[in-house]
Amino acid sequence: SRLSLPFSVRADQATNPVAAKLLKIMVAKQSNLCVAADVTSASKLIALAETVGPYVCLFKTHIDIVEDFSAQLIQQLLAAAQKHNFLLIEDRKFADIGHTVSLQYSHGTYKICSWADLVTVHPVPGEGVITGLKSAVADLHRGCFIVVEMSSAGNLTTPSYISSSMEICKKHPDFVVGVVCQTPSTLNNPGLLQLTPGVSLDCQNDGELGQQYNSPEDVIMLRGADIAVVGRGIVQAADPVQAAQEYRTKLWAAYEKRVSS
Ligand code: 6AU
Repeated sequence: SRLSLPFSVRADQATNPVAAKLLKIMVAKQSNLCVAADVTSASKLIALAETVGPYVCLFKTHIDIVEDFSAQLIQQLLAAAQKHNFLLIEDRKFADIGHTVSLQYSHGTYKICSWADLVTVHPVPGEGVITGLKSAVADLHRGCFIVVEMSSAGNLTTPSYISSSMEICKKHPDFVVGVVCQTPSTLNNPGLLQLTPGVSLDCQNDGELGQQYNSPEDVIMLRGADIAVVGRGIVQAADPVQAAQEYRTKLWAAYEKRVSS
């Protein structure tokens, strides 16, 4: 299965150019860390991209929480992504009919498909959400992660929802790069990736807000993550660069242990 295969081998089995690019970045930077850059100002977002950029394969945004969004911010993010060799993922969690998501993806303030290599998608509408997004990208190299299971307490992503969602994933290998989930997913192609949030070295949860955390080692070794998403563990650390280095080292060591066992 994918779990025992090195990322270098899996890169050759990618079913779309974005997945191949991501896997190659992971190998080149020895990083399976995605930072969740959940900050509300443009200056903080750029500062994070420039400082933790060298240690991540993916830089995840919630662009709609930035108070002073501008087209210049996007240019700066793209420049940082190029300089430090990471991909941008906008965690938009599209969840509407195909026609609506195609507009949300390409129009409005953020014009997400013009800059984000990847986006996240809830499969709850059915596969039209994927065909809708695909219809907006033209010849751009773009892809998505499908959120099949959530990290939060009391989530509604039941085992049957997860398995139906996996079917949608398998039907669109040209656009889907993988799944977001908490338990080892049975991806039919080793070129697909599992992205897992809810990762912290220090916390078990965030109180009544519902987030639930696991350790870097556990998400890679037990929960099947290829890439781990770390937000507050890095962003709110006293020294975010040092924290990013520590998460990167621990996550990569866990991956190396997994492929060698
Ligand atoms: O490390 P945290 O808790 O500060 O941040 C976790 C990040 C947030 C969430 O929007 C996101 O991961 N997330 C997702 C994603 C990536 O789609 C799914 C999920 O089930 N749980 C979750 O926390 O930016």
